Amino acid sequence: MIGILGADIVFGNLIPKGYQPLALQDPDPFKMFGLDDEMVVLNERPWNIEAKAHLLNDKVTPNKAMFIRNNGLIPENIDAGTWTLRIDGESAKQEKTYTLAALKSKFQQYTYQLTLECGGNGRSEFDPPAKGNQWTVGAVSCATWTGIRLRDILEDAGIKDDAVYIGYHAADTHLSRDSNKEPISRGVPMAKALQDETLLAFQMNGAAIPLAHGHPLRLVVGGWPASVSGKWVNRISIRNKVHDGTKMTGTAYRVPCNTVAPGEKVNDEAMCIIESMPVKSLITYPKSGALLKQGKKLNIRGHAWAGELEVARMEYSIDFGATWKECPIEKPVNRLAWQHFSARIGFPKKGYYEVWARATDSQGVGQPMVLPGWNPKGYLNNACHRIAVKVV
Ligand SMILES: Nc1nc2c(c(=O)[nH]1)N[C@H]1C(S)=C(S)[C@@H](COP(=O)(O)O)O[C@H]1N2
Ligand SMILES: [Mo]
Repeated sequence: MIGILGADIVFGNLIPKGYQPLALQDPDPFKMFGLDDEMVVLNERPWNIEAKAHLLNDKVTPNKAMFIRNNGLIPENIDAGTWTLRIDGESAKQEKTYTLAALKSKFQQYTYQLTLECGGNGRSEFDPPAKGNQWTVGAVSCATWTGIRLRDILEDAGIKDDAVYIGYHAADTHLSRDSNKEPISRGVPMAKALQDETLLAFQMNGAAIPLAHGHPLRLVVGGWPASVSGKWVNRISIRNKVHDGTKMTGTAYRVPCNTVAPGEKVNDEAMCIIESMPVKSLITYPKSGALLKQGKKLNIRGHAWAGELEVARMEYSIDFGATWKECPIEKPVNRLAWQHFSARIGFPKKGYYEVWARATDSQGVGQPMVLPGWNPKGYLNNACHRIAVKVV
């Protein structure tokens, strides 16, 4: 106990039997991460916390409503003053190490609003169920990120012609505390790594990135599963093959290349890495269970996003998807930012209704009304979001 507290317990002999000193009690995640008190903790080890739909009503997701997804233990004792990033790999022309200060002063800075959705958002609905955090709808965010373009630093180090992929390495600790194991080390093909909006960020929503979200440096790769947006990044490898780090293989962040029957076993060779996330939307106002006086109209609001693409059309239904009405959808503030929709809805008579929302992307692909294709790990559930409304 003394070891953990780092001090002698002066009246230690007087501690009642079974009493746990305050300093050893579990930390309060709401205080520790500065969260809205309606956020939902799905797992404490590692910390995995999601938002409820109505907490995501802001156009820019505030820190207190941002989901937290960790595969390992959040690094301790981070010192931004001594932080370095190494660029290496078979396809780097040279190995080069940069201090954080050098990254900030040497390269031009950009700010984008970027949608990050966990590949497993919506997992809780799959049947047969998939193991993993049982995310409902709240593992998505769209904050403002400031940093430098990954492209600029990769080009500064030099990219060989045979480069295929980048892979990140980070400072978090494997759950086993084995320093030879990485909790996660993922990456993206060069074309995605070199996009304008792919950032190495040091600010979120105008201030230093909070520790839980990757302080002092993280990758932000909008529109792809958020697992490629490495937090606490200290090394990026330019690879001459598809990055083979932890959670790049097997069923991790991969889905059957062709649809399979629910529950079917799928061989590794028949699994494909998830790239752009599918079109999706979320009704963020009002809360499900809203009451409305008969004769009044209901104003709804929400966001829609479509991975690498834009959302081209937004519709809602009040009759369980039998008929749909189009509603306005705003243009994104920049590529890969979510878009906002709103509608003013009338109801024919008193009773129970559900409002369903459906987005369609710029290639004409819409959200499924119910569950999309089953996959072993329960990724990519982009079924229509719905809220209950009672007209009284
Ligand atoms: N180093 C590191 N980066 C990481 C993770 C992690 O566990 N370790 N989790 C990934 C996953 S699966 C997701 S969904 C996002 C979550 O980002 P957030 O916690 O900032 O919302 O971070 C990604 N980057
Ligand atoms: Mo994730």
